[in-house]
Amino acid sequence: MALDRTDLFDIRSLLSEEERAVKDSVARFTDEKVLPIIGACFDEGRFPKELIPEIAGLGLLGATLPEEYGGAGLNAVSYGLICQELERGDSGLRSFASVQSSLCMYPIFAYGTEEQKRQWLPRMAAGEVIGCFGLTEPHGGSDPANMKTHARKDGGDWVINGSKMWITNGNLAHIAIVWAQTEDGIQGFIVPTDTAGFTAQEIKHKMSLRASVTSALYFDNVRIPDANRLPNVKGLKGPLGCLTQARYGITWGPIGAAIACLTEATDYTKERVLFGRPIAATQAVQLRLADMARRITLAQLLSLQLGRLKDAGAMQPQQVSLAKWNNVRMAIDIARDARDLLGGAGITTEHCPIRHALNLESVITYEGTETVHQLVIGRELTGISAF
Ligand code: TGC
Ligand code: FAD
Repeated sequence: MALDRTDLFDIRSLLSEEERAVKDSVARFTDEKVLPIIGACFDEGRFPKELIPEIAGLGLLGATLPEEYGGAGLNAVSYGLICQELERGDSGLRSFASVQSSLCMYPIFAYGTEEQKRQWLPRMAAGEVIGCFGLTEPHGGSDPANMKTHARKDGGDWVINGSKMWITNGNLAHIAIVWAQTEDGIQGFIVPTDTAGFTAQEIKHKMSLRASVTSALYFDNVRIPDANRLPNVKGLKGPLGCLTQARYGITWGPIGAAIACLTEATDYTKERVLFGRPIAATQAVQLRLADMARRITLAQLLSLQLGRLKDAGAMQPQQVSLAKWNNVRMAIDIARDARDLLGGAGITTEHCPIRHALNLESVITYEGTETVHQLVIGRELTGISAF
């Protein structure tokens, strides 16, 4: 019996009925709504925000949160499958969902008051309120402990000054989750983006994640009430705890991008006749396709086990680092190789590999660069921090 070439080890058989249903519904959305438009969106440098109501309607925003806050109460493996199927379409759509779910809804859920949760989460799940997450600053994102943005207490208010850089959804967002230094260490604040002194400026000329909004944020005496502070966490572990959630999803997303590239490279090389035979009939091409399938299969197993650990409450941040490093590296290598297998045709956005390869240049950098994750593993093995 022929194997499913996108699932050589029958990972599907390891999924529950609910997990399969989630995967299939997001896959349908990607096939019907994303793939027909995404090449043009990338060309135009446009995030397809017309898809937000449907993404929300499918329950993909805050999917793991309890239903009382508008979530779908799904498990971590289902969230991973959502990321995988969205990123099979484009990393920009997965980014949108990651930021909304893991970087904005999660901190309100995990660190916020009951009032904050009720005020924001249901409308965020419905896609009516969009969030962005401001941690990175212009002087160096890998070292967020060296944060300059600060919040000063002034009576019952906080006054925020500083800037953030490379912020996904920045110009789309109604609220920003902003991390700032205070006298008590780093704290998180919910900043409505219509507050006086807040400015978002879209970053243009990107060659990567072109179907995603990326912005710089500026805070000039932005005054917000203490009720907008996330009271239940202090210190770097606040934002790092959010990153662990998002990075977990990012271990799954690039599997989708890699599957899209392998599928297109396989189809193309079976059609492309050179020297009297399809290039897929040559050993060199088959070796390359086989290697892609091998690496995708390993990544699928890695993310599934990570998800099972997360659902059991046993996942460790170091495991997330290893999987983010492995799976993004796997996908970017495959996207570049698939691009080459398409020859000249591979350089246009008529075909997906170059779009995925360019997008993955961001994915390998954000949420901790590849080097940062390698150093996390190095520290785990040696007990020596080499940052
Ligand atoms: P260290 O000072 O040792 O630890 C500080 C505190 O944090 C705790 N912690 C974690 N907690 C949860 N999850 C993690 N992954 C954690 N890592 C550390 C730690 O236990 C400690 O707690 P406590 O109670 O003792 O205070 O920090 P470190 O040495 O571990 O961190 C160094 C380093 C380099 C790993 C960290 O700074 C880092 O990860 N840098 C990279 C920054 C980064 O990833 N930025 C991403 C910005 S957001 C983004 O890119 C969004 S893109 C979204 C999209 O479009 O999809
Ligand atoms: P740097 O930290 O300046 O790193 C530069 C180089 O130095 C890298 O190669 C890095 O690996 C290397 N390096 C760093 N430290 C060491 C070391 N100790 N040893 C050896 N090498 C080292 N941030 C947010 O807060 N919110 C967002 O929504 C968000 N979205 C993003 C969207 C996009 C499209 C992009 C590109 C970035 C986004 N980011 C976001 C920022 C992202 O997290 C940072 O770009 C990333 O953390 C790296 O920071 P940096 O760009 O300042 O690079």
